[in-house]
Amino acid sequence: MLEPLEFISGVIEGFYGEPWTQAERLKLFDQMKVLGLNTYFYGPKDDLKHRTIWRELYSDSEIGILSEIITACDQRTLRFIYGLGPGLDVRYSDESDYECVCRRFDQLITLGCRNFAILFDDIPDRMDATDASRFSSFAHAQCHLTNRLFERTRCECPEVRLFFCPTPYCGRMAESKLGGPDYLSILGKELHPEIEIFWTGPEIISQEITVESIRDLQEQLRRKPLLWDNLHANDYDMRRFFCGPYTGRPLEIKELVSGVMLNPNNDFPLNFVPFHTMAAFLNAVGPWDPREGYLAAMMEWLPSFETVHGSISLDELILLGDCFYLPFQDGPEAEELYNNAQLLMGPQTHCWEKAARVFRVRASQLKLLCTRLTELRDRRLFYALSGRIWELREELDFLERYLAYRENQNVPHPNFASECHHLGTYRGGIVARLQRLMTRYPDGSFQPTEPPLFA
Ligand code: GDL
Repeated sequence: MLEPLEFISGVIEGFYGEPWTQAERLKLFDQMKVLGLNTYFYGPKDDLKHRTIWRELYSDSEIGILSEIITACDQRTLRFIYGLGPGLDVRYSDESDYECVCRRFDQLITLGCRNFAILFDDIPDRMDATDASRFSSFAHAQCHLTNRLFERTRCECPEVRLFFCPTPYCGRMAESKLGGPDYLSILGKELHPEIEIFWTGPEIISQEITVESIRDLQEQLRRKPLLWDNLHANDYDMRRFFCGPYTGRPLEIKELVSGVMLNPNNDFPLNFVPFHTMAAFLNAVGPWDPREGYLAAMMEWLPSFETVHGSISLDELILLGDCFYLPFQDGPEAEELYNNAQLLMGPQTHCWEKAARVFRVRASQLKLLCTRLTELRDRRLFYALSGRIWELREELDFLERYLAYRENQNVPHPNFASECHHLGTYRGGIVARLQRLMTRYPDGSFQPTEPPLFA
């Protein structure tokens, strides 16, 4: 039995979409060192050999890339975890599939890798007929394969650590019995006690994670879970990114988990605040104020916003960040902008006029900022922002035109057309058309959109 692990803190490259570049990874490792984070987990979902063709061995050039990552982590004394996701089509009782996983692990062991993760997230929760006749449940099948792998790898290399991502990896999935009844408690009993188990909270993207929920889970798993936090992941809604603070997790949670790892925005340059605030949360001993953490991180991020005509200001950066804050929450300045814009949809009362004035000032500030950002010297940062700020500027421009129209037409719901926002080029395409079929209501429910609906 190895010594218990130190508290794990770090970053998971575990999103869907284009993996990070090697240069971005090296930058990440340097940032992690400065922030006191200790672990990097390699598991990009769309690296073909991570999931889709997991049976194939790495080519020499792929080995070269992985070896570079491992060396870079070693040089900075960062823990490197290599993740493999065979769950899409693995046959749990099949000897040749087991050998394939072993061969892949062996390739990595040769490179110096000592930490492995086996991932069973986002897979069909069914076994084929042979597996179903051999194992009494899905959880038993996964435990069998993983324990066997663990024992074998430990024999080869006694310092190896193994991490495991369950099929139900959040509260909602466990409640709906994804993976079968008692999946988590079977895991707790059957999975070797030294194997770490990932968990994302009550949801895939968890707004809050409570101490009680983790206590319950700990009992079932018979160990502390390891938090795989998707709070800042944006692979599921790429029109957005999240640069708000790490929040919604009480400080006490740190006592109840074996570590916290963030699976963040796909766009590497946009993760500055997520990394900084998570690290600040992990280092905090006294009270933790996420907004303060955010403002402090913004101040540190500001030097990256040098443009060809000087730097943008901290206030401007905060305004921008508030527009791309968190999945469940816009920042206070964006919220204020929205509230004023919403008032503009109503009748022209005294409040309307005030909202119009405030909105106009904020919108023109923000539009100007979006224009200035096109001149950022850090082009990677600009490219990461550009689609999002283009869209923001477009919507602000549209609302400004509507506002001007309303000021000239004192009717609550005028028939407005914008000469710059045409059918086809503005909010067009099949995705937008499909979206318009259903209207979302404030309670979260959907209803078919009232006709007339333009096609
Ligand atoms: C998931 C995936 C993750 C993805 C995230 C956000 C886990 C364990 N798996 O379900 O790869 O990036 O959602 O979309 O979180």
